[in-house]
Amino acid sequence: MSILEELDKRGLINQVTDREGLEKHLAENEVTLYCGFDPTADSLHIGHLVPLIMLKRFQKAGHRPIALVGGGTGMIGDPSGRSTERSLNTEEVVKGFSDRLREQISKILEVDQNENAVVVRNNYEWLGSMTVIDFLRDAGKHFSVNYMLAKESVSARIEQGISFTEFSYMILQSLDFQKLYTQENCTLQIGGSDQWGNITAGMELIRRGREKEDDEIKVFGLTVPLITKADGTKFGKTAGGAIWLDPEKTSPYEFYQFWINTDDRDVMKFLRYFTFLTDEELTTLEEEVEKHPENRIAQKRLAEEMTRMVHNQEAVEQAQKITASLFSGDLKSLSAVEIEQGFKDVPSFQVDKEDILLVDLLVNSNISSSKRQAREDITNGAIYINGERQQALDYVITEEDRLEDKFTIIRRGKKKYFLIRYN
Ligand code: 545
Repeated sequence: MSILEELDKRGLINQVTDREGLEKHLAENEVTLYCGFDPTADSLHIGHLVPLIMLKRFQKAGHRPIALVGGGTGMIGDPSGRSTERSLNTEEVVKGFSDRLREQISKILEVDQNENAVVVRNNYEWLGSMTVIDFLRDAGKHFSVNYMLAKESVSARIEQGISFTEFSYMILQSLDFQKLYTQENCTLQIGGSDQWGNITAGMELIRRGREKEDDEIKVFGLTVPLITKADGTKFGKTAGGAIWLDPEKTSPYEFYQFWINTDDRDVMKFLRYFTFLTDEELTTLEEEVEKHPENRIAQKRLAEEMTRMVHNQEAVEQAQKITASLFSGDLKSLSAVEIEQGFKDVPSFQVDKEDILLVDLLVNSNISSSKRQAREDITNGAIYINGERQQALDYVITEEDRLEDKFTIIRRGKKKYFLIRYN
């Protein structure tokens, strides 16, 4: 099966500029392709993963991907898919974000000294030193304002307004494609569906820059689809915000949980989009979803594959351990780091390391609304300390109840958790 057929089968192709031509081009050549990522934040989130993984798919098929960090374009701001003008970041901030993105991209693509390593470039290399005269003469002259106004990224902003800065963005991205075409023989640009206009603008610039009218130039564009969910809500967003790839912003446990919570109606699609599982593996999992949805085998596999890809095997095991402990209520085996991850979103209360009557602790930390309520909760058997029920009204919390000398986990009722942290 050709790479395009494989991508088609996975539902990963939204648009291609010349399907037949690209099919032939890929069959006959080791093709250099690229995808760009602008440093508009200090981390990628899961919305950026499909095109990133796509680079890897092409690499596995014997082609040569380049991940481009937009150190130059990130100074300007892509209007594509946005209804309002961006606020500009300082050069320092953009440089900082660029470094972090490069690191993150390298880690996920496992860029190393290998022969067929994924190359990471930064367009600040050529855009940063370009003069305004060169820009307007060499690039601007090839773009008619009419053509630019017709692009969705611009036309969608006419009413709201768009600065000349963002209006010009497509020319910069086009210069990149042209640069990589001449320097690296890069003939394919990929991106999300919001990038179609910028990708085709670049192809146009490359065609206009050719030496002679009849020089044959083969460049292509391909976009991946926008990820939709069966329930109609936006993919990748939770109540807590975006799911980041940076473990400092989204812990590996939260990351794992995000995928575990995938709807049965979406899980097969996500496995096809995000993982490298084979057809046979996918078919087996699909049967599981149909026959035993309650086992959530497919969700578990998805969470494992994604956590391993973005973090590592250790993170998978840690996430599984936290999940199992929370499920069984056996919390004593958790390390401090695991407790931090597993209880990040539960209410927490800071106290001194002093013995305290359980009743008082429940009231002070707002777990029970009054002393009377606290006593009732205890005698009813609703209070658990580190997973163990405690029904003695005179129970005193001591250092024995401190996990790793740092935390006491209190549960009230079936699943309301509270974290006591010691100073
Ligand atoms: C810059 C120079 C080029 C080619 C491309 C670019 C970037 C492009 C763009 N892409 C998006 C992006 O998001 C921020 C990521 C880091 C926080 O804006 N003009 O940079 C997204 N992209 C991946 C997909 C996308 C797109 O990185 O293409 O569709 C999201 O899935 O929005 O020469």
